[in-house]
Amino acid sequence: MRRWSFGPETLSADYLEWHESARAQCRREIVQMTHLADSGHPGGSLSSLDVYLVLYSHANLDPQNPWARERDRIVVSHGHTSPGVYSVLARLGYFPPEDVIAHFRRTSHVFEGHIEREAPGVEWTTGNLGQGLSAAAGMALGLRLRGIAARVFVPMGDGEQQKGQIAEARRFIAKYALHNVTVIIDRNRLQIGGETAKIMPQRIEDGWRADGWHTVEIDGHDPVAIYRALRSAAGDAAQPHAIIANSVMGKGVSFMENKADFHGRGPKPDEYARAAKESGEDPALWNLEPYRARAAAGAKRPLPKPPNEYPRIVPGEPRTYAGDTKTDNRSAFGAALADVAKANARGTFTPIAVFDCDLEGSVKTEAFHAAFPAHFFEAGIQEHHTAACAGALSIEGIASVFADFGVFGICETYNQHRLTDINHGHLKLVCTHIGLDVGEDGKTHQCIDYVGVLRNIFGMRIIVPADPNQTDRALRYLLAEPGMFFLGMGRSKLPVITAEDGSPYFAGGYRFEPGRGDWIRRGAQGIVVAMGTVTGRAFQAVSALAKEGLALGLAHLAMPAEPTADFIDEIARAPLLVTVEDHSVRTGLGECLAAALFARGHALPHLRLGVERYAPSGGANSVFLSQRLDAESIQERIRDFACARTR
Ligand SMILES: Cc1ncc(C[n+]2csc(CCOP(=O)(O)OP(=O)(O)O)c2C)c(N)n1
Repeated sequence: MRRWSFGPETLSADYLEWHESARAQCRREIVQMTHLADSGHPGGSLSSLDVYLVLYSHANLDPQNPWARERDRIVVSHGHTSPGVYSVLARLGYFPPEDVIAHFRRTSHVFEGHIEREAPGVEWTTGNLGQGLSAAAGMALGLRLRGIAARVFVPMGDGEQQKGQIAEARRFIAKYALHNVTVIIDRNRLQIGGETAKIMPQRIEDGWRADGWHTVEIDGHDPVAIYRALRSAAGDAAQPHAIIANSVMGKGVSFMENKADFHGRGPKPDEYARAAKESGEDPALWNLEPYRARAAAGAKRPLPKPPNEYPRIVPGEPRTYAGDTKTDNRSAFGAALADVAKANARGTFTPIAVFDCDLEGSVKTEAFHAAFPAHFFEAGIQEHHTAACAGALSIEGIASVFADFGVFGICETYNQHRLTDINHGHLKLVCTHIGLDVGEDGKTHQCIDYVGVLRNIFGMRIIVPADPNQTDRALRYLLAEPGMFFLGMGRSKLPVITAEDGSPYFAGGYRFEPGRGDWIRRGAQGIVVAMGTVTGRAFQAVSALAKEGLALGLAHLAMPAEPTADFIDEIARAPLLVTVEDHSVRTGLGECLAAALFARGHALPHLRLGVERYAPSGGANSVFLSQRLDAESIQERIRDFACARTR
């Protein structure tokens, strides 16, 4: 195993000797793995190879301890160059090269088509281009908050530069003076469809400079030039550096050089034979039989798993909002957030960070900001970057909260959250202005699909509290728990939900328990289940129907996607079910409960009340009325449904 550092002024002779031989081996392995897989990306792997060799061998990394706290982080943003990354990591001793070659792009091992965090040495799973720099920014914030002096390097593609999120990330990095971040762009001038200049003309260097970065252009195949540029970036505390490394796609394999065709395909058998021949190496080195046999036998060396770090957070003492209080859930969230941050603080440090996209006053994160200014990040109207950055910070031992409006923090950024989940992140996504309850902003701002969208993310746990008391307790719960969580709230002031005796329902002995249905009222003639903002209106409807002689139970389900089996079985014993939500009726609470009932073998008449079309602008009450989700309409619709069933 060989390791060097950025200490000396230039590369040592012994390194240069190693580089030459490692380059030949890695090149061979890139060709071998993409040939055996009959797919993959040899072109960019070969153009990036010299950068990968210099970078991985000189950064502060230890293959024996791949997740050491003080290590430098390398986030390869053009994750399709996985053959290049894996071959270099294998050369440095992270895993056996024969395992990569045999199992590349097969379900039998972690060496996926795009670099995968399960492979030691890979910091962040990438492949959705344009997200790596944001992830690096999140890691750099984690290093800063935890007082770790390490660097973050981000190799990227040149076609990838077309992605707007990169500009968001570089402005953020410049604003927060994350000068330990260094970018290296593989300037091979080709992408899938041909020349980058034709596909989308772009002045790459100017863009970085305009956003406050130092840029330098080098020969991306000269190890000394690569080393010097990286070393100079590492020594500059005043500016982040973007190194533009001019390179040749397919470098070192004659028929692949400067061919966009080899961006994304492996060599065919005749091409493989040609590459072997022109390498001038011992033909035995190019014999693939041992790798085929290894793959067929499923033979592989076990690998350590990446850590799954999450800070220990105590929830603190919940606040209680009395029955006559009128406040909004978002204010309760903001107050609880500041409380928990203070309860876990040591001096100016708290294990929580908050991200904002120019909506601080609306999403109520001001109290946290005032108490912990160094833990609050104002990212501007740059939601894609913010989602990815906050996601990556969440694996650095900090509870990372991204607070935004629903349409921007969820609908706009779905893919970023999905990638955080793939990376086993612990993001806490908090959105206000969900459902119809967005004030007068109208349909562009009504996030009526948050359950439907977020349910697709396997690790995401969705919480939609009923009132300020439940919001307070839910927030404390999700901050103390590892994993991905969503907390969703509307904008309006809401009535505090009370028990029969008039006391606040979600206070006193109440504890937030995932998936539990909370029985606000009992009744034998049917069950109404509500979610979030609309619960107060459902409560009024159920109370009015009780006076008419129709005794319905009312439950609130804060976690629509994971109701407990007990709750589902209890619903099934009722003669009828009504679900009420200010969410698209197609994919929200009603849909979740129908699926859960069916899965447990139950069937009962079910009326789904929810949003059936884009709603107009207006005050909350008139918008709910327009969708027939005001208390009176709910009452009427339930009465009609129940009468039709009992006639
Ligand atoms: C967001 C996103 N859009 C599209 C793709 C599909 N894609 C994969 S690689 C690629 C071209 C990348 O070009 P470049 O960064 O120059 O890499 P190189 O061709 O040099 O390997 C595209 C469009 C993707 N992976 N991510």
